[in-house]
Amino acid sequence: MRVLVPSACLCPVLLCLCVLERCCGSGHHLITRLPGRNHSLAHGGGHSGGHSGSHQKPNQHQNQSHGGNDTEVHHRPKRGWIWNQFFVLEEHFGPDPQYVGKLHSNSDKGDGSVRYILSGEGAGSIFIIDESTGDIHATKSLDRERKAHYVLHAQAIDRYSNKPLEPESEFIIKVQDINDNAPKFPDGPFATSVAEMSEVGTSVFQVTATDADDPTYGNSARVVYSILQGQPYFSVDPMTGIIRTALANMDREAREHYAVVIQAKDMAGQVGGLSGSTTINITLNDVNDNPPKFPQKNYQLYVAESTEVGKPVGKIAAHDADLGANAEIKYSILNTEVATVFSIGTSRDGREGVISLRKPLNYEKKKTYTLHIEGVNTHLDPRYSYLGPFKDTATLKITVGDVDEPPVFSMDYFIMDVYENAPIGTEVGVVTARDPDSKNSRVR
Ligand SMILES: [Ca+2]
Ligand SMILES: [Ca+2]
Ligand SMILES: [Ca+2]
Ligand SMILES: [Ca+2]
Repeated sequence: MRVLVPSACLCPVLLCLCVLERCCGSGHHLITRLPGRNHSLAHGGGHSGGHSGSHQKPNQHQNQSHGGNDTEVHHRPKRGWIWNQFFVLEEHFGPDPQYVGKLHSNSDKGDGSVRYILSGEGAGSIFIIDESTGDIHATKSLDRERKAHYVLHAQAIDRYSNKPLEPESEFIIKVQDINDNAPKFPDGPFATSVAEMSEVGTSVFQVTATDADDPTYGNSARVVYSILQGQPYFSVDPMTGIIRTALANMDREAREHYAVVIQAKDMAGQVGGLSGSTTINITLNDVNDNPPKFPQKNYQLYVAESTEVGKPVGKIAAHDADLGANAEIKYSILNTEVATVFSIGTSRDGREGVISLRKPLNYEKKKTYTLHIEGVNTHLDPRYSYLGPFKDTATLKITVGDVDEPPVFSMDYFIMDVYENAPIGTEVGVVTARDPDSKNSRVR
């Protein structure tokens, strides 16, 4: 009994599949043609029920031996069944059933007395056999990704006596992969982050595509990554899928969010491969790369002489483009003589300087104070010190308001901005107050 595979088939792999013939009885001879496909068929030997794997070695191409010359033949039992493995191409949609192979018994003289019987997985439904010729066809399109191989049993019996002519044999029909599955990113889209100003080549994220095709054969599942969107900021390693920064000095304050699109293409990235893509939303994390800056150099503040000691009289704020701790500022008054009259602390959010009175004011004694205020970032990052200094100064001119009978101001304090080089007499703001003593009398 032998199992023959198609001599002509669409699939080049099948063209060179093995035809293994073994004669029983006296004068054994073995003709073995092993597949050009470069793998051993040794794993099929287990199905032969006692056949040694020796005749599966690839170096036995076209080995023809006669009689006692072929020692390995003598190892084998005289039973005529042989193992084999058929291949059938998946997703075959031809007009005719796909030819799989042929069973043949050496007892078959071609007179129609031998009946071939197929049983096992898919026998009679997917795989049909011509009882007289032993030809096996696949009647349905198969999907390797659903089921990669079928285990079947072959029998050859005498049509008239129903007696077996060969021992029953098990064989396998393997479904041959085609590239019919595109790579996928089952878990995407993704969200991740990387520090702004990171060095070029900093690893950000790794994507991994899956491909349902056969990873052990051909390039159907060999995936190569490329970047479709996100250049020149990011790059992807074609083999590992690791996404890295590709541009120096990426600045969160200029742009915070990037949508990077990565493509995975099978067939090792070659033309004709199938592809899938995913999006990685990358956020730049803040670092302290922006010094605090007062929007103006000069400020003015009006404080009534009646203001209580310890009370806040005004606020001043330097601008810092960073976030959170990177924008926290400690304020101080640089000129020490004024620092005995006023103090400056930092607001709860760490951003504003709150000016308070330390000593009572007296309009008759001193009508103005000039405060040199410095704002310094509290959390410095030495990597970005070259972008500094991380501090700034501004001048605050405080005008003391004369109070005879203390009117009540509508607010505790007023802060007014005045531009540098503003001409003297420029109105810097309007202070509203009402006099509690006289009805609607104007406050001067
Ligand atoms: Ca594929
Ligand atoms: Ca496939
Ligand atoms: Ca900062
Ligand atoms: Ca920043």
